[in-house]
Amino acid sequence: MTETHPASEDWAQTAHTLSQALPFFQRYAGATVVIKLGGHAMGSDEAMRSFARDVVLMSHVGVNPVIVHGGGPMINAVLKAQGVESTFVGGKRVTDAATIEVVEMVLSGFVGKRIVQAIQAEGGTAVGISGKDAQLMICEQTNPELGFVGTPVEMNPTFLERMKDSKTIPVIAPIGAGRNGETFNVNGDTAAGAIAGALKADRLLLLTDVAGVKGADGEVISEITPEAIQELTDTGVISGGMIPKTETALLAMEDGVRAVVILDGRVPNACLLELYTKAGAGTLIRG
Ligand code: X2W
Repeated sequence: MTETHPASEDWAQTAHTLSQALPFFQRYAGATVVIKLGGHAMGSDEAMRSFARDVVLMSHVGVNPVIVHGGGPMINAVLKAQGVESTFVGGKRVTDAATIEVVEMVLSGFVGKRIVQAIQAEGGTAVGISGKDAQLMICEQTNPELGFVGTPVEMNPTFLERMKDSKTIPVIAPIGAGRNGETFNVNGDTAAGAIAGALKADRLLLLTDVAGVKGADGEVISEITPEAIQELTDTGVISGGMIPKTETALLAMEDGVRAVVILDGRVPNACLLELYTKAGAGTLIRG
C-alpha cells in the first residue's frame, strides 16, 4: 500500500497552525483549567470524542484539566421515563428525596462514566468522582423551597492536587455532601465555579450551547471586564439563562480564578480554539 501527502498548501497550513500555537502551549504549561461541560453541550458521540480529544491533548502539553459536568437533559429523560416532571425555580431543579436519588445516579453513574470512557478512548487517564468524594464539596441547603439543592460552603481540593501529580484527569459530578449525611444536587455551573475557585484555576471554561455573552447590538463580545458584565446585567442586556453563568464567572473571579470564558461547547475543538489560538472562542471575562 502507498500513501500520498495531502495537497501541499493544506499541509503548509497545518504546519503553520501548529507552529503558531507554541506561545500558547508555553503560556498554559502547568496551568489548571477547569472545564464545565453542560448537558446541552454534550450532544452526539462525535462531539464527546472531539471534547475528550481536546482534553487529552491539553493534558499532553502540560495543562491540568479538571472536568466538571452537568447533565440536566439526561436527568430529565430518566425522570420522565418514571413519569416525573421537574419544576425549576431560578434555574434550579426542585429536588425532593426521590429526585436526588435519580440525580445522583444519572450524574455520577451514567454521565460521568461516559466522559471518563471518552477520555480514556483517546489515551488519557480519567477518574470519575463527585463532590462527595474526599469531602471535595460540602454543601448547605440553598433554600427549603428547593429541597435537596445545595450551595457549596466548604471546599477540600487536596485530593485533586494529588490527582494532578499523577496526571489523572478528574471528572466531577456536581453532587455535594451535607454535614448531616444528606446528598445535595448542585447546579453544574455553581459547582464548576466553586471548584475553580478552590483551585485558584488559571481558567474556567464554561461550555454551553450559546456562542458567548451578547452585547446590546446582539453581537458576541470577545472580551469583557467583570464591571462591564455587571453593567450589562443591570441594564437587562444580559438576561435569562446567561445570568447564572455570568454570576458564576464573577464569583469564581472573586475567589481567585484568573479568567473565565463562556463558549459554545458544540463547536468542534472549542477548548483548543480558546486556549491555543490568538482569536480564542466565546467571551473572555477578565479584570
Ligand atoms: C442540576 C444539575 C445538573 C446540571 C439539575 O438537576 O439539572 C440543579 O438544578 P446542566 O446540564 O449543566 O444544566 N442541578 C440544582 O447542572 O446540568
